Amino acid sequence: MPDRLFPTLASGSGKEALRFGDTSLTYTDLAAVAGTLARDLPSGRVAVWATPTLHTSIAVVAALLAGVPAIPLNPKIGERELAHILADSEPVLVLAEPGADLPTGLDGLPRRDIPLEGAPADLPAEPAEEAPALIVYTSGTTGPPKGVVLPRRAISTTLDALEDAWEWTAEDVLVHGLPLFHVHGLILGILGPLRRGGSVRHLGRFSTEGVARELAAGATMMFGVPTMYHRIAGEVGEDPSLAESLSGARLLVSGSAALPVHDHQRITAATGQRVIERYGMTETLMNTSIRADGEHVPGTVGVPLRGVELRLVDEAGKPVEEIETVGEIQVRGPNLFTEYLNRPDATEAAFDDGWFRTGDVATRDAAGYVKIVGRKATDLIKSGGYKIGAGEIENALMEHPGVAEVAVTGEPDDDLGERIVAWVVPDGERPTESELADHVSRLLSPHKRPRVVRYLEALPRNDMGKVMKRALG
Ligand code: MCA
Ligand code: AMP
Repeated sequence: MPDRLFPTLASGSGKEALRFGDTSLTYTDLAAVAGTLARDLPSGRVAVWATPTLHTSIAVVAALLAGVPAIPLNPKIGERELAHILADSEPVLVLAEPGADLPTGLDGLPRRDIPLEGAPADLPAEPAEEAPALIVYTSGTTGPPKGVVLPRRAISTTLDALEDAWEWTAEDVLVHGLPLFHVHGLILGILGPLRRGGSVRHLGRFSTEGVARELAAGATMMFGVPTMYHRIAGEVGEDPSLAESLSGARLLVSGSAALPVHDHQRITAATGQRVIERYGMTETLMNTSIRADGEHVPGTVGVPLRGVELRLVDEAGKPVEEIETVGEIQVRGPNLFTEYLNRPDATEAAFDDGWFRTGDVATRDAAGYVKIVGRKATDLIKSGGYKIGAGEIENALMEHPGVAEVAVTGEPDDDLGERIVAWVVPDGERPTESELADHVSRLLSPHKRPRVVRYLEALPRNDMGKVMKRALG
């Protein structure tokens, strides 16, 4: 029988596993409720209405126990994006917390309420390591998001490599306020503590006060995206209680985008703590990290995790051996995804002779520390830690009657890392900035909305008629 993803669930324990606000579950409670739901799940994929709640965590654990692939859905998802994900992944039902107001796009699917209590019973046997566990949708440069099929093997491998790198144990209590429909918040932030037999306290919604409160009350680790650390860095110098609670943490980890050195410095100056950066991707889960016992080199994402092979490749496709020389990061290892759902073409294009092309451009120093210096695609934007494709937003904006032409770019933003800018040639009367933001929020997702709209009479184009995005700005 394959190893269990969550050994402590099977063995039972009265220790707190999950806490969201005032509600919490012990391992024994979680085994009972998730086991009950698991026994009741049909075969076939299930969609999970992934609010930041205990319900979502229970639903995902139940699906994993049952061996049924789960598709976490952003609860703020727009109608176009939702329709695409449903058509592509064909779930047989949607799991949602009782009373949740689901969009009409889900009307065609049977709905099952996620319970908070269940009857204790033996947990079902778990499926093979290669069985698909989760399908997480991620944006590319063009077209709608692709479903990344993650096998159980990738999840267990990445979480165990982080145990090694971060000395992560059952004694750790994690605090975070990340969304539960992406790898960071869900796999690292919920499944991570459960695999270790530790605990997680989710804030429901990120706030510096919530982080300070939980760290002061026994939490040992925090996970966040750079926007969250930037907000902490902005307050910690003037807030002694925030500084004190952060000082007491065992480990502060940042990922999903680069944490600016200035934010590292402000946090270190106020707390004595060095924030650990790790580098991952939906398709690869985690690739590198600064190690808890290793040298902290700010501005780098550390060294490859156990089991991960990493190489840099130059423009000609040749591996870069020299230090401090740029190349695309390519990775290989048991942390990788299986495929893009229904997209054999995209899956094939993503690999170079068995190595996954990340699209991230980096250098390495003599000690092997990886420093990310850029990205191959200019049409990918990282805003608040979310990856967003410019083409997807352009397509949505072109559907607005007031838009004749549009180009979308990312520009530096202190808080979000990058902000989405829409360059719009109006068709007739000029649509307002908030009209266009609402339009994108409604079709796609609020985090994909333009934060700034700039109006032009024409887009700069080259002789071939292609928009010259570098000439914008
Ligand atoms: C605003 N809102 C709107 C509109 N404008 N809703 C509808 N229409 C509009 N026009 C709502 C939003 O839904 C939201 O609601 C609230 O107003 C504020 O939204 P927003 O401005 O987006 O929030 P923010 O302040 O910019 O958020 C910052 C954030 C967020 C909290 C840091 O960006 C975030 O949670 N980022 C995490 C991303 C992440 O997990 N990435 C991991 C993927 P409400 O307030 O109710 O929410 S990367 C990954 O997984 C890889 C593997 C890795 O390496 O980690
Ligand atoms: P996603 O596709 O949403 O999983 O985002 C993955 C991308 O986030 C990577 O390809 C990187 O560009 C970026 N990323 C993740 N972690 C880091 C980090 N610590 N520093 C810089 N970029 C990062």
